[in-house]
Amino acid sequence: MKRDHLIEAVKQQMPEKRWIHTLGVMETSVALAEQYGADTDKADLAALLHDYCKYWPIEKQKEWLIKENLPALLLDYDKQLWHGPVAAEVVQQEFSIKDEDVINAIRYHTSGRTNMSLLEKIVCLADYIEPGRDFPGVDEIRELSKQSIEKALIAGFDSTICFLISKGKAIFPLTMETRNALIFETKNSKEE
Ligand code: DGI
Ligand code: FE
Ligand code: FE
Repeated sequence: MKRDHLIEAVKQQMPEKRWIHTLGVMETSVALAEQYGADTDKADLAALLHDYCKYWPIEKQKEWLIKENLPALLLDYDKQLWHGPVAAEVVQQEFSIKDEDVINAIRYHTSGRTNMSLLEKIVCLADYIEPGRDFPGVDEIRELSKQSIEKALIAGFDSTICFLISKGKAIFPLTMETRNALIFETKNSKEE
């Protein structure tokens, strides 16, 4: 499907403010891809589709989680964690998107995972720092993104985890594993 058609399809799934966020994630993902040497077309595509299912009724998201045998653990945690894994399945079926890296960047954009690809890191970070984002510490993360994508992502996950703790919410284990993995990654590269 052509990019213009995809754009129309995405716009129809969400309110104006989420579309503006999506445009911001696209712009930031492409800039990060240029900066860190990733494929800019894949960054643009993954960012365009990353929140495709964010505004789907929660029962519809749950049906897809079950139908596609997505990790049952997701059902125990915040519903906010569902839209990425669901979108990863939906865009394969609806738009015949086959690129594994693009699919995984969509799938893991909220929690991250261990051993993230550069593209996965880019979309996850762009989601934190796109121009429309405004939360305490976002400018520090933007600054860090100029020197290290991993350090910027760690700061992003730190802010999410602190926020969740302040609200008394459970933290999805993969979110913690991702943060640990990124810390080990930055330590290893320092020792080399
Ligand atoms: O979809 P966006 O708003 O652009 O951003 P996102 O996909 O990163 O989703 C952010 C939401 O997900 C926010 O409400 C916090 C929630 N979240 C992220 N990680 C975790 C989480 N919720 C829980 N319970 N546990 C997590 O590890
Ligand atoms: Fe999201
Ligand atoms: Fe997003």
